[in-house]
Amino acid sequence: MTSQQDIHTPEFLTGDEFSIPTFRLLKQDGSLFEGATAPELDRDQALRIYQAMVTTRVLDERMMAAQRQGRLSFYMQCTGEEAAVIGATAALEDADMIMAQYREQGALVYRGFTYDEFMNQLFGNELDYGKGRQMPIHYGSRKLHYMTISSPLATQIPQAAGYAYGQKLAGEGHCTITFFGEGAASEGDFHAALNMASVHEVPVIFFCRNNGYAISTPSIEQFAADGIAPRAYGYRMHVIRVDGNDILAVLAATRAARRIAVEHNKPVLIEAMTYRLAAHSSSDDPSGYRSKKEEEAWREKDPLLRMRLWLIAHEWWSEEQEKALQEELRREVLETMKRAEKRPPPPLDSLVTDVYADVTPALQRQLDRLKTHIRQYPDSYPRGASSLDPDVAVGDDAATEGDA
Ligand SMILES: Cc1ncc(C[n+]2csc(CCOP(=O)(O)OP(=O)(O)O)c2C)c(N)n1
Ligand SMILES: [Mg+2]
Repeated sequence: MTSQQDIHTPEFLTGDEFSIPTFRLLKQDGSLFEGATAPELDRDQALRIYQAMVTTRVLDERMMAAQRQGRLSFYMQCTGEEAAVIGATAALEDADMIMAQYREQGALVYRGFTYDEFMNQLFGNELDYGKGRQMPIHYGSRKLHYMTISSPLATQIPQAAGYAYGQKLAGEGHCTITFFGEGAASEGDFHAALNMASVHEVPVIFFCRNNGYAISTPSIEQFAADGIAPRAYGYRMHVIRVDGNDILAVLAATRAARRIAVEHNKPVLIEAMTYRLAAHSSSDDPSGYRSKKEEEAWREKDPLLRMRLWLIAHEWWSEEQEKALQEELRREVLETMKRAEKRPPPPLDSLVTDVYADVTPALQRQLDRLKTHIRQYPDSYPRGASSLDPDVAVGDDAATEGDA
């Protein structure tokens, strides 16, 4: 479909005629902007949202500290982006599908993923749903409709469009939300996904967390246009830009987006303006590419503080409750971590299962050789390797036989 309008002199358009406003409801002091109406939100859901935000913050602080202590190989924090992720999730039905990037652990917390489940994945122990095959933070939960994270950027975006197409065919009134960073939106997959969703009219919400950085690259060096939102025009898609640190605005915008998606089978793009307050990951040091002053300015816009002030103004929360919750969560996270660390890794044989219906002779041979090698060089394997497989007793005299 193209416009039928003719012109007879060469006039170019640049897109400058579009200006995209930012939807905001809540001021940093916890009061509403003049003319703003809070979305319908009862005490129970408000506290479920807020507690998920605090639970995520505490998890991130403790696990980052655990990484620094050498107990964990890698970690990524959601810090500063909790309102964007949890507000969007709270606007959905719990059976809607979530396809996330990697910084959206808050969505899992909101849906009830426990500290135990997080830790089992982070330590790759025998209870990890992924059987220790992925780096830390690659969570997934079939039960909670949360697709397992995969590292290659933007791959989840076309997958979400396809999954939502399936939901449309199933006709059960569900939609899919896919989260991604503004950096991932530079991938071709982003454009392919938006076009496909728009042409096929599928119930998908494309939720961009514009947090200012793609690792060390500031957004100003990533695109010349006004953020990600204008790209929706190219696909004739509904779009809204929202203050990503404003829990009420994110909730209201995503609820409205869900209605458009589910009731009209139309995709929606949401651009949430926020800031990655922590480092990109445990492998990154932001002091090399941004100032403390910039970080401080954003710390004052902390989404947790903003929601806490709103809750306190409603007399739904108090500083005492805050203190008690923080203490309880810190204790819980440490206890859970100790438990998860002690659990053995998945059985060694699981290295070759789930590839084919039956383990092929070639894979079986590789596994046998590995076991022989472990017997021969027990000191070169991590402690606990002996418990990887009941047949293998590290240090056993009989263990030197074999062909390795
Ligand atoms: C295809 C691909 N290219 C590069 C990377 C390396 N990489 C991992 S995260 C990242 C930055 C992504 O930034 P953004 O999408 O803005 O998300 P944020 O980390 O800010 O949440 C890059 C370049 C990758 N994982 N996959
Ligand atoms: Mg980013």
